[in-house]
Amino acid sequence: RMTWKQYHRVEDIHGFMDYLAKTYPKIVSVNSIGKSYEGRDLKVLRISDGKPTNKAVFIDGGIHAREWISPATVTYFINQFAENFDVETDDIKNIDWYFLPVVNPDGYEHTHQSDRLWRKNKKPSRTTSRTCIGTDLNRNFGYRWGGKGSSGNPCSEIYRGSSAFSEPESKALSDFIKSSSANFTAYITYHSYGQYLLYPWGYDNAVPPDYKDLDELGNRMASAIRQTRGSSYQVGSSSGLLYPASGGSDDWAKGQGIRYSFTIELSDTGRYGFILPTSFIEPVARESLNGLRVLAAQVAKL
Ligand code: 0X9
Ligand code: ZN
Repeated sequence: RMTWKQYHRVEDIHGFMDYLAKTYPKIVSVNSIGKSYEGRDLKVLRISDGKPTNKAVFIDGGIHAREWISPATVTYFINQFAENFDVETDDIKNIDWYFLPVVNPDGYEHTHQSDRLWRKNKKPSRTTSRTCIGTDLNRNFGYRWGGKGSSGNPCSEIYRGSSAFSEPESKALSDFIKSSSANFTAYITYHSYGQYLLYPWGYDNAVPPDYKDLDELGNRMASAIRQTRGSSYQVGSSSGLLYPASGGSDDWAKGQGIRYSFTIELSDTGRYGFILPTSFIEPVARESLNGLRVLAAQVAKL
């Protein structure tokens, strides 16, 4: 059974997604968009009433293995929309929602089984000298791949991989978005921690031509989050507010023409960091949902 009082294993999360598809077949469907290096499914759950005029929003979590609050938050959204679809707002119903809660299932399982602070995926990279494990999937996307804030050293925590989309997980995600007939208007990727709402670019200190729209929407989302229970999120460009880091999924999505692309760094601001106690799951997910509702209203009115 799924709860938001614990962090769950990949098998449980996938079982929960399949259960929703079975229980609500008119609005929920689940598809595997590919497999991870170790052979786990990359499962996307779609929630839609099938109206042809709907916009589409893609949401993912768990790109980084140790950021457990991210898959927990994304599954909370899934649960809310699927279980209460008939009483949801028109904004929510006028969007085709796509959720990939665990982009990096191998790394996520590894953090449960042996190394709680693992970040990368689990594909070994063989070089002449030695073998190190894992690529930072958020340095492996093909927009300005290989630039600042990424490393060519396979042993680095920010190893970019041997080429753009060298990893099965980032490749599957990008192939799915590219080949989908859905009209993606927003891409949101949930990470932790720090409480930031970040928009492109991440690769360097530059902003897209429409950054004012992103900044304005980001600030409205941050207000909705703050109004829930007082949590403060800072809003700005990834490179400006955090640091330059190229090969991120947010930059790639923006480069594909997806208008609203955000990386959201969930709680906390550093007291517990990645090891966020389970008592935070519900409050963090609930305030994040209020932020997401603001984005939904914006997307739905376009
Ligand atoms: O460094 C990252 O990949 C993200 N921070 S985290 O602590 N979750 O690792 C921030 C990514 C921001 N986006 C880009 N730099 N493109
Ligand atoms: Zn992250």
